[in-house]
Amino acid sequence: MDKEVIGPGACVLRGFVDDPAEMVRAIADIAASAPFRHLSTPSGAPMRIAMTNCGRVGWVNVRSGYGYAEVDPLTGHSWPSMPAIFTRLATHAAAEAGFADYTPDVCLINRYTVGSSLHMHKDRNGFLKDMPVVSVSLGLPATFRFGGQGNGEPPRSIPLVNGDVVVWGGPSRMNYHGVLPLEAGVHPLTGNTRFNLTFRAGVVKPAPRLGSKTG
Ligand code: MD3
Ligand code: FE
Repeated sequence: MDKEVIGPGACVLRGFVDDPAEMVRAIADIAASAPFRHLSTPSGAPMRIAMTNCGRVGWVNVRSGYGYAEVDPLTGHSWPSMPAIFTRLATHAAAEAGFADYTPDVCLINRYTVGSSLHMHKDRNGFLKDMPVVSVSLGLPATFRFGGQGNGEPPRSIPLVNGDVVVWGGPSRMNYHGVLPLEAGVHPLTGNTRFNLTFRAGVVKPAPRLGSKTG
């Protein structure tokens, strides 16, 4: 297995997904019941990334702010359950990176099209800090930016392509990170699109009830 260590507790597993097409089909199934939606930034502008979720809770933004909710505010239903192939992949990748007994609770699915980017940020949320985040790249390539714990450290660029998996554990879990604007392209599996799956485990507090309205 090709394993590149990129920081304390963090590594890239190149080409770890053995059937990316199966993963993309599972995303389409999820999106059929929990559609992709564009969240808005704190300024109110819509993000160019569209997202949806599967698993126990989902990342949403409603008038009261951002958080995890058990009910999809768009449909009023709970999120689609985590497909077995997702759980298996995340558990297997975490084990490969040295984290045993990892069972993801939630999978955030981000959909990037040309120009979609994710500004540098730190994840602050209700998940256990000792549980790694597992991320899976599908479709078009992207450049991931991996910074340090403070805002001062210059971020490193990490190219990610279809089938790559990154496990972010240990102290790296609290590092700044982002994604550069997606470049135009066509991928045989996803066309003009990149999907990123982000698995998280260990819901600390009950998911917030954020009401029923988006935006
Ligand atoms: C690195 N998602 O969901 S991959 C996020 O491509 C997020 O959709 C990105 O940043 C995406 O918060 C990046 C996942 C990821 C998640 C948490 C991290 C990478 C991380 C925490 C520390 C370092
Ligand atoms: Fe993040």
